[in-house]
Amino acid sequence: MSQHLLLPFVILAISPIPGAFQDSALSPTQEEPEDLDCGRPEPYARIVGGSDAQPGTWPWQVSLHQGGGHICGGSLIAPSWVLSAAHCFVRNGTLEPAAEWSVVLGVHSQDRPLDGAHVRAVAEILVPDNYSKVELGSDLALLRLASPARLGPAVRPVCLPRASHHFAHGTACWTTGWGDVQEADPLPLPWVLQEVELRLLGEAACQCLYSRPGPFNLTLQLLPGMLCAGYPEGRRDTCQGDSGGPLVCEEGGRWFQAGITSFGFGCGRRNRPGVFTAVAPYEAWIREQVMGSEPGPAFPTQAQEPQSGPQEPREENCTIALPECGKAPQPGAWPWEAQVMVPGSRPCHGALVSESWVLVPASCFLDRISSDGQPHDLEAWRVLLPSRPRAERVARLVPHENASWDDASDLALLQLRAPVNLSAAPRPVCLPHPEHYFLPGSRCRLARWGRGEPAPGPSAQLEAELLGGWWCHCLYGRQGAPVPLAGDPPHALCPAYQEEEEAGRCWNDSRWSLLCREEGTWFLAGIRDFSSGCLRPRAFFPLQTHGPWISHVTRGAYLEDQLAWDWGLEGEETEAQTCPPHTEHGACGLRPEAAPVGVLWPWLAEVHVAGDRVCTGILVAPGWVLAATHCVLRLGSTTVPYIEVYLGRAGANPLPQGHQVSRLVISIRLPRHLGLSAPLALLELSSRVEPSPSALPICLHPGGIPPGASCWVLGWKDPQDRVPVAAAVSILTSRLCHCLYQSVLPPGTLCVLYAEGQEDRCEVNSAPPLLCHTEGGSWVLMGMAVRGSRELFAAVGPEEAWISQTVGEAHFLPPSGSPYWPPDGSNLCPPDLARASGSPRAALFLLLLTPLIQN
Ligand code: 4AZ
Repeated sequence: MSQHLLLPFVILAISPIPGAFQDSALSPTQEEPEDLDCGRPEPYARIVGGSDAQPGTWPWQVSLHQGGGHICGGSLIAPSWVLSAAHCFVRNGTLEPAAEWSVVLGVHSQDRPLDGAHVRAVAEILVPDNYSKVELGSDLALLRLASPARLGPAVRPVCLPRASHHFAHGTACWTTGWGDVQEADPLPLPWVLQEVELRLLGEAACQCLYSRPGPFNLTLQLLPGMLCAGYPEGRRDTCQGDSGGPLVCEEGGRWFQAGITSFGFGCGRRNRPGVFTAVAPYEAWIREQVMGSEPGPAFPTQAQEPQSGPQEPREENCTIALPECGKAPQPGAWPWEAQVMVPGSRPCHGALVSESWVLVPASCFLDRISSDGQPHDLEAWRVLLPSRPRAERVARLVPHENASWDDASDLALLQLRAPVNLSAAPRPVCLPHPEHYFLPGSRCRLARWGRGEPAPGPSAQLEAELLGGWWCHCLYGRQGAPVPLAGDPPHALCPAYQEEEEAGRCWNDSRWSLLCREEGTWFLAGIRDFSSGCLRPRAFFPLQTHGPWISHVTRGAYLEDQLAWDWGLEGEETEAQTCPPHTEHGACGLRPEAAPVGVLWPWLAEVHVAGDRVCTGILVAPGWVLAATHCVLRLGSTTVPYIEVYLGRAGANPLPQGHQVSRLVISIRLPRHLGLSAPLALLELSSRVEPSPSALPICLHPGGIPPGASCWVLGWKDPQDRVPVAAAVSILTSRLCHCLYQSVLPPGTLCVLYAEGQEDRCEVNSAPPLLCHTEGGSWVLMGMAVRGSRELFAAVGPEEAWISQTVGEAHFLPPSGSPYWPPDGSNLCPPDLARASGSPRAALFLLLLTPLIQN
């Protein structure tokens, strides 16, 4: 087994060695050198970022098999001894039986073994007593072979360093193995041994890198006996399946094993070099284990005296590598913007993801691919990149296998004939790992994608803020759909604009990709806006699920770790949530308990009328606010006042400016009410207010009392500071309401009873709304306060036809609960109740005593 920290990789299992090869284990002709020569390959003569080794270059490299497949690497240190990593053999604290393991020696390609390759059974596995898990060190093991290896050109032992041996940091050493070539990307056939040059990193330099939060916000404490090798910028490294293999450094014509591949955080990641078990400190332990075995391992003395000081370069200071991708001189000037020019069609926009690869929507080209999988005219294709004097030629097109039927996989990779030099421009965009979690509130922008319009809409220049997973998922998700938890792959990414981009215009949306910024670095977060028509906010397919495919094809795209980790409140959300209902126009009435950005009541509007009073308004659709007529239009006045509407406010006091939006009211619409003044007014705003965490429409209730809902009057304590307050109420049954207020009750009025002590929470002149939080999870508007009353509300239900006709995007929920309005002429009111109308509480008491009047 090979192990790593916290990244869920699968074990690389390579199928059994062909039969002829197995047989060679049965011919133990053995060369017994008098004096064990070590660390000298025959003169004839991956790992991440490595390349195929030449046969015979690393004759001590062995492959450790269990269950017929390669699991770990190891090194031959004596004819009967192999050095490897303890974690390959310890599972759940128990050492696995030696009989399950075999050692394959002299192998180069595991698919096509050469002469000299042979297999040995393992007689014994020895692990230091204090080994428990890789992060705690002592990750080494000795394997005693059942019979000695047959030494020859392809099979030779490596030299071991003495305890006093000093490997200077900065030394270029090599490591080898058949492990994954990238995270979760196994070495392809024919499984040729990979080699890569790694530099030894000083302890302080390595600790410095690992002390900075990296993937999963993790840090690591290095311990004595550990050694790091690699590069701050990553890209060359060991990976799963390399564990147990050697890190060797040449000194005086001999190769010494400085380290044993142990673990790391991921593979090839920036600032996360590989961690090895240092071999020198274990000289005594190794000698003790192999005692009496002849010939034993060789520990040649170091040619030069251990250096400390003058000749060794001073310990490097803390050199952190910065991302090499995703830097833009200014938003909109994207150095990765690539235009693919294909004869006979409009340019297709994509993004440069590495020196040699451009990511594009496959839909640009699917019609041009012929039966051999390649376009017939690829010769004539060109790619334009920023700051490149000439167009690049194209070598290959690799469409995603699901591209033709799955919009979320509408991707293809285009390989350039020659890699481009990366500089300020062109420069690749960063790609997210599958586990990347773009924080709600992240700043995002759009970039052209596919066959973009010649002139992109203004939204391409505007900054949007990413909505939280719950909001975005539920805006588009089915009712009751489970919401992915923070850290799970999202189904959609939604950027919300604080200001809308184009008043009333909806454009074809698949022409944009979504870029999101973390710590000044841009990631390609999403592709193809999939929201249809005018549904806002837009939603993009997350790109992160495609990271493994992109790195598999490109071998070197810039997958970058998450850079911002301030999860805020949403990250603490651990309970699975489900989505409330929504309509064809998107969700309404969403109000997450923990709003990391934005305001608590995203549909609450301040309606400033003619500069002299403020009424409460409720956003019912992106361009429409509902208010009480009596508050916005004063009796007797014939002129339409000048009205301004503010959204995204949470009181007049300190406000996050970016969340506030204001609009003029350009018309006031009233229903035609025969002979009666209409209680509700719809205010048409000068332009849409696109949904965002601080301005989302509420749902409207069609009638009846939503069963199981909790209801509130939402207003301001004080019309001056306008800090929202909610007073808990119960909506009285229609009969009780009717009986209580029959003399004054216009048709379609709701009555409420305040919870103990809540009556005075909101002032009433601003005409506060009555809202309920339904069992389904959405917030619905029931009505707006009737003039001068705390308890009576003009219901929206009876106005459904008018509201829906006037505001196409208004969200009425399906009817639920019992119908509210009783047939006219109900005279089931007990006389006492009518008398109690001045005191709803007394009335309720009566109601409880009089089952007759219950609905
Ligand atoms: C592993 O899983 C493993 N990049 C080995 C080495 C490294 C990571 C994982 C270091 O065996």
